[in-house]
Amino acid sequence: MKDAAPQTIHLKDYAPPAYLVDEVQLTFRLAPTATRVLSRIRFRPNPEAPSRDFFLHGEALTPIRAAIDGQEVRPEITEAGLTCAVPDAPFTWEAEVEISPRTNTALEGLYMSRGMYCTQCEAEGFRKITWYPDRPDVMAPFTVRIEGDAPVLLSNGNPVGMGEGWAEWHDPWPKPAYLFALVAGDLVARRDSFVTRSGRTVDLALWVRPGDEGKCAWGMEALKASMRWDEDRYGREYDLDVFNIVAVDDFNMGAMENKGLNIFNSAAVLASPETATDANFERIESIIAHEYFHNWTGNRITCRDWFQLCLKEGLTVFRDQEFTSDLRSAAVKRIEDVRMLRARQFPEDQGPLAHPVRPESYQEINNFYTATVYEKGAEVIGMLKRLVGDEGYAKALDLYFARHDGQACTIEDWLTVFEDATGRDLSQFGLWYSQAGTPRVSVEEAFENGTYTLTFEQRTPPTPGQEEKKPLVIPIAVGLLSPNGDEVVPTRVLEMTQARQSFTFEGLASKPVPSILRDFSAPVVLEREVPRAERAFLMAHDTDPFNRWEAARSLARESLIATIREGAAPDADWLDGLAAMLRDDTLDPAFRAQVLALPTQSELAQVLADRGHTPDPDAIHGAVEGLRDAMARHLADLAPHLYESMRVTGPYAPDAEQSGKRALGNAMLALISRRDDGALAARQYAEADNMTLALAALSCLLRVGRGSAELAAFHERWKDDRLVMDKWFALQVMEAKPESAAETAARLTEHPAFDWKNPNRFRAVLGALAGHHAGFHRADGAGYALLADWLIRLDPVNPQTAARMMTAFQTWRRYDAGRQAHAKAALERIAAKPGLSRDGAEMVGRMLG
Ligand code: 0A1
Ligand code: ZN
Repeated sequence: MKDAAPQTIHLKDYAPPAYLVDEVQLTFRLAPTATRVLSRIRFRPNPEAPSRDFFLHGEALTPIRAAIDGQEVRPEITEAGLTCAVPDAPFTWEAEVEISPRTNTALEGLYMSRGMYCTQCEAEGFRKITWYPDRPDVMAPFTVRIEGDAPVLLSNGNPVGMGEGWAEWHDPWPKPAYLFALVAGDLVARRDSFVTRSGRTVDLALWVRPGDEGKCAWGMEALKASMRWDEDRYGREYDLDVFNIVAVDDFNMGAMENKGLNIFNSAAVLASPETATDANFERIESIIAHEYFHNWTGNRITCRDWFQLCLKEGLTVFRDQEFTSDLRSAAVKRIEDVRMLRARQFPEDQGPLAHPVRPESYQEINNFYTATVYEKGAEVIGMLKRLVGDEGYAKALDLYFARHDGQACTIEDWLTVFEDATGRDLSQFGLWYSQAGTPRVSVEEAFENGTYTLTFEQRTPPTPGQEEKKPLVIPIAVGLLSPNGDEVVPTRVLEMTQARQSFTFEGLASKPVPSILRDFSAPVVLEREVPRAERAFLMAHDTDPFNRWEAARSLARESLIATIREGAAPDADWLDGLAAMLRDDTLDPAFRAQVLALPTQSELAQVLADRGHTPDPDAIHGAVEGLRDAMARHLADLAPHLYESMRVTGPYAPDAEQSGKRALGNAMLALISRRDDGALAARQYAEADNMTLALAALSCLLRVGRGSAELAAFHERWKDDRLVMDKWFALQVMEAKPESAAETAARLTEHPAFDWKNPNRFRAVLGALAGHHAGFHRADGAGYALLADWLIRLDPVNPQTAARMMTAFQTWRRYDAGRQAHAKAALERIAAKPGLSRDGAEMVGRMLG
């Protein structure tokens, strides 16, 4: 377990490493509780370092021996690592340590997952494997020998030899230790190959447990599509002879981009039509792409230190978003990404955990793998691209790869590349990396003598440790429509750089209707009181699909707020507009399904809080249910026809077209179920030959208080499939009534299959509770108390996953005094836990302020 004494690391304290590494040789003698790790490392003094202090990280290692240039040494060992007197010249360090993978429940370093050895070294897991300068600016080629009785022994790079009980790997590309990986186990491979554009053949393999072979086809297709896309769109070719992916059941995150040996949470790679939903397939496709794209943005060019995490993550998320847009629908993808940003990043940026895209300090780096670093980091790159244009972006990226290949870089390096490639001054733009918080942009309009003026004002509220905010560069994409619906001014990107700024459009015949922040051109909150009629007009006519969706969404939001605040009836204009859009066969079904999705309950709570009202989770829940009932009534004639017309014939494919149809069909089923007591859902469940249809039907049944027979049958059929059972657990919590969600979750934690040390299973039950807005924020505090109990239990076993789930409490100050008292008590109970991990202590500390 980690030392809980808080020690804060600051970006401003960065100093180059005292010693660099020219070569690493590792030998692993695998044994579950006594693995021996032998290291031979060639060090050389770094001429650019300010000091000659030799320090190697190392945690929870049992020392066996150490030597320098063949002479035994006795280093001084602490909980964090070792120091030793070394020559002021190149030397060879040799060490042997013992570690215990089987008892490593934190899933960081070398650990075991159901009999299989695997590693997770990002961010600082390598120091639990052997002594090393475990920092990303130390890059070296690795040679690895694995000895063990498992039939499959894998590491990074290319295979150089193997025999009975051993294998040797060599990775020629210098890399930081966080990209090291090792896997050993009884695995089977789905194999394929890829010919790069220069004609080299790469052997591809996806390694899984025997029995999972039938769930590999999609991941392999996604990998090949990613490899081709990175060549076509970014000119990036793969650089090893092999590319291996391994599926692991116990994994803290989604996946990891280790050089040549990506390790995946099995939920993020395994799929078959019977066991995975369309959404799972799309997510797998994008995670495979994400990890593959890291080969250039992350591995070949890495981060100088962990403060620069967004350099690889923001860019790689942006690239995987582009990939999905190219393969599927760009409009639908943009809507999905913005929904996710608003659901996950906005609450972070507006609460006690707010931090800049490039943080300036941390106690535990694992706590900074956040939506801000990843998703807002990607938005920042999207804005940069909008500002410099497609050509400028392509030129800058070419320069980035040419100039920095093989280096460990900073955000300054990144921005300098853009300045050099495009001649722009990006000093003000750089504030997006250092200033936390979601900017609010308000708008005024004026029309006189054919000139239309838009005046914007920006303001970023204070965030922890940052009271004063400066004006940012905000690209605001605007188009103008004439009152008859024609586009009179096509999309233009206005560059806002001041606190208040006006832009004019001349030569207009009449006052136009503005469509502002098209394609969500910046991660801001637009504060503009728009008349209902204008929103309805944009919902019907906007030529920008994102803003068309946004207009519909904002009407639904305002209707819900009016119900919550004044008990108003649902907005009839919105319902009419919705029916019109649903009837419009020229619109992509996936897009129509997005229009039907209501704002989340947490989002509504935030809107109410922003407007100075205390959100009542029960009232919000009631309003959403009421609106769904109204939709079901209003669309009662249309829904059955649309449901029928969305039927897919022919073999299942998780592509954009089929999944769009199933999404819209399932949305109709949800409305129909409110009026037929689940009869159609029961039929769909009985006839379903894929998980997308089955799960949606089961969810409709549970929602109308039926489905217990189906739930039991589902369990019977899938009890041996862990990934499907995660769905079985999660669905019951998600579909529980607010007053029984906590009890449902508590009951499920008693189930014999509730393996709480498995992060996926823990998240299936307790993550689902945290995501059930009215159930988690229950007035009597039962939701908070249950989650706190489990986080306290998980923290010593797996601090990283526990700390990540503590973010469920980040919005606690939004609610009424009673709820706040319960949430605060829960957080204080966690904080008071003796021996609380550094991860957990930092999180609760920040949330309690
Ligand atoms: N770099 C991986 C995700 C990842 C991050 C941190 C981890 O442990 C602290 C593990 C994985 C990615 O972006 O996919
Ligand atoms: Zn990543």
